[in-house]
Amino acid sequence: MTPITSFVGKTVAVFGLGNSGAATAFALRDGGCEVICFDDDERSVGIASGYGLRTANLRAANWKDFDALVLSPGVPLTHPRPHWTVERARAAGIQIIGDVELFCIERAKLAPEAPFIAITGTNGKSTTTALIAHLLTAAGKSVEMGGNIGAPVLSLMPPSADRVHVVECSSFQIDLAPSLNPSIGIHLNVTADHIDRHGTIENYAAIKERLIAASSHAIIGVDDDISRGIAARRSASGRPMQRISAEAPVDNGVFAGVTANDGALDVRLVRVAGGMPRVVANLSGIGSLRGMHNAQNAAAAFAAVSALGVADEVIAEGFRTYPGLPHRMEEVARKGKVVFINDSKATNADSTEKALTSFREIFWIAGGKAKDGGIDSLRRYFPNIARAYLIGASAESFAATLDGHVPFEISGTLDKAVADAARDAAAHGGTGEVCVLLSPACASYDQFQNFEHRGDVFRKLVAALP
Ligand code: UMA
Ligand code: ADP
Repeated sequence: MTPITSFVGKTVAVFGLGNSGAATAFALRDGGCEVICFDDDERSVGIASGYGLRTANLRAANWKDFDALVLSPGVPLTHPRPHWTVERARAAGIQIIGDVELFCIERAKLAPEAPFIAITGTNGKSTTTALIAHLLTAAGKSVEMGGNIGAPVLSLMPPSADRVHVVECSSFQIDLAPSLNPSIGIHLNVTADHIDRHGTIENYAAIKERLIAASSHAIIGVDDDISRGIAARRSASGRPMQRISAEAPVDNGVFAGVTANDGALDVRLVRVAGGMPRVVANLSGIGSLRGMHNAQNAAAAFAAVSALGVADEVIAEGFRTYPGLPHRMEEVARKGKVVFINDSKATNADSTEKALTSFREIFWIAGGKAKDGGIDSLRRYFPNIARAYLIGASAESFAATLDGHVPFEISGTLDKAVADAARDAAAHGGTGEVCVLLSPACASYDQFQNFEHRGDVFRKLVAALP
C-alpha cells in the first residue's frame, strides 16, 4: 500500500467504495488523514464500516468540513450529469480528485524521480501494461503494476527510485488526476468509446492527451487521425517523444514491419533513431502477441522499456516468454491441428475484428447481448470463417447478417457451440491449423455474469472435450 501523507490532519470524503475507493480510504487513513466514506449502495457502506472505515451519510454532511472529495472512477464527474457528490463538492469549493492524483501527489513528495510509466488509449491498455511489466521483470527490475488493469494504484508499494510503477490509466482516472506527470507516458490510439461519460469524442481524446502532454518522455501511436494530431502537438512542443506504428515507418520511434513468408506474415519491430532504422525484435510465432494490434502494443512496450535502459536483446527475448492476458486471444488448448482461442474480452465488433484477421479457417462462436451495428462491420472478414456457431440473445440478428455468406448454426448455448465447433474443426479437411474461436462481439450479460465468467466457462468446456 502507498500511505498518503500529504493530507495529515485534514478531512477527506471518499465516495464510491469499490476496489479503488476502499484502497484509497485505507491509504489516506494510514497516512494520517481523517477519512469519511460513502456510497450510493448501502451494502458497500456496510462492508466498509465492517472493515473499520468511518462511514457517514454524505448527503447530510457539511461539505465545508472537507479538504477534498476523492471520487471513484466509475462515478460520473461531468456526463451524463455530474454526480450529486460532485455538485456538493463544487458548491463547497473543494477539490475533486481520484486515486491516481493522490499517487502523483505522494510521488512528488516522496520520490519525484521514481520511474512511473502510465499507459492510456482506447484499446490495448491492459495488454501493453502487462507486457511492459513482464519485460521489466524479465530484465531484473522491481516492478509494481496496477491502475485500471485491476490492482488499485494505492494498493501498490510506494513510489521509489529503485522500483518502476507501470500504471494503466482510463479516461475516467485521467479526468480526476490534474497533476498526472509520468516519467514515460504512452498513448496507444483513440476510437469512439465512453462517450456517455465524456460527451464528445473530442472531449474524450483531450482528456487522454493530458497523460502524454505532462509526461517527461512521450510514446504515441500514430495509426489514427486523432492520435496523429496528438503526436503533432507534442512534437511542436519540442519535448522528448517517440512515435510508434503498426502500419507505416516512423521517423523517430518504433514501427512494425511486415513481410510475407511462405503464406504467413513475419512481423518485426524496427527502431528508428537519428534517421537510422534497425530491426530489434521478431514477433513471428509468438502466440501471445498475434495480430497487428498486438504489434502496436509491442512497439509501445519496446519503446518504453528501452527508454529505461534495458538492452534490445533482453526485450526481444522477453516478448517470447510473455504469457498474455486471460480472455484476449488466449490460446487455451491445442488438440491436433485445432487450436482453441478464448477472446471473451471481445465485447464489440471492433475487438472481434482483431481476432478474425489473426486466424484462417475459423470455427467462430459468437453472440450474446449485441452492440449497435451488430456484426455488419465484419463482413470483409467472413472469408476467414469456415462456420459460425451463434449463442445468446443476438443469435437471430447475427444469423440474418451471415445468411448466404457464411455457413452457420444457432447453437443457443456455449456448451453446444463448443461441442459442435470442436467436432467440425477436427473433421475439417487439410493438415493446416484450424481454430475454434470464442470472440463474441457482444456483451455477456444475457447468459453470463461478465466476460471473465464467459471465458472461464469456455476454458472448462474445452478442457472437458474428449
Ligand atoms: N458508485 C456509486 N454511485 C455511482 C457509481 C458508482 O455509489 O454513481 C459506487 C458503486 O456502488 C461501487 C463503487 O462506486 O461501490 C464502484 O466504483 P467504480 O465503478 O469506480 O469501480 P472500482 O471497483 O473502484 O474499479 C475501478 C475501475 N472501474 C471503473 O472505472 C468503472 C476499474 O476498472 C479499476 O480496475 C479499479 O478501479 C482499480 O483501479 C474497470 C473498468 O471497467 C476494469 N474500467 C473501465 C474500462 O476499462 O473500460 C474504465
Ligand atoms: P484495454 O485494456 O484497452 O481494454 P486490452 O489489452 O484488454 O485493452 O485488449 C482488449 C481487446 O482490444 C483485445 O481483445 C483486442 O481485441 C483489442 N486490442 C488490443 N490491443 C489493441 C490495439 N493496440 N489496437 C486496437 N485493438 C486492440
